[in-house]
Amino acid sequence: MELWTSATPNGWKVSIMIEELIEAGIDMSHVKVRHINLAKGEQFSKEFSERNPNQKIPVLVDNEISVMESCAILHYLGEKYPTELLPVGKLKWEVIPWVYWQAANVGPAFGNKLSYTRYMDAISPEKKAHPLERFGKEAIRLVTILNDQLKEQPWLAGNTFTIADIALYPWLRAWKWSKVDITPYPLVMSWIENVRERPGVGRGVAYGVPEGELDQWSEERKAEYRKNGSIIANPGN
Ligand SMILES: N[C@@H](CCC(=O)N[C@@H](CS)C(=O)NCC(=O)O)C(=O)O
Repeated sequence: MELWTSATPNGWKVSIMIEELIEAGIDMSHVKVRHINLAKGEQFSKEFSERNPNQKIPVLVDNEISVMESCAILHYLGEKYPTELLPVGKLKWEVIPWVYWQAANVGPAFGNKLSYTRYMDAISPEKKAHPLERFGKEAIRLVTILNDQLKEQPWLAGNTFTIADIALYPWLRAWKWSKVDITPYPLVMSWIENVRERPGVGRGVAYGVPEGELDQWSEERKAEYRKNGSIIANPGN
């Protein structure tokens, strides 16, 4: 099995999943990680596009099966290797809708907010004002939904840590980088801390990141992310 990925939020969802499966006692030593250089446009190569016509990481290649979309990969791995990360029966349907919620709402809102905040350097501040307001407001609305959800239970989809939490974490942990102020939401802040403390999560977000820079990137790394993000956000420039 191969994971084609990069050190980005959507990539980390899957590397966290692999490490959480290892924590759950599953042997994942057959998984090979292949780093895709997005700034160099490797996602547009013929080989990559054949595996993922949408030309974005991550992709999971499991012999003749290729799975695109990070949340579909979480679902695939959750079914292939049954653990509490994806419960079965009725409980599964408390988890799956939140995974879709992340994919359809949180990823796009936080991703766009991040992009206009950090990367869209070819766009004037006047033109950026509207998308920044729109995606910033939507990101906060989603944070309030999460905060309400956490009033009743410790994890996004119930009393157990699941693929719904895995899908959400890489975007939420980057709130400072996206400039989405979550500090008025203490339940969200403590959820981030609780997820962060999990050993599998710690190893998962380390894919493609030097040791010691997991939560506090060096200025060099921030500059590299800004540069790479801008190349991806401004193709052709
Ligand atoms: N909905 C997709 C989004 C994937 C995505 O946007 N991947 C980004 C990195 S986080 C990417 O490959 N960007 C390269 C590009 O846009 O050219 C998923 O969840 O897998």
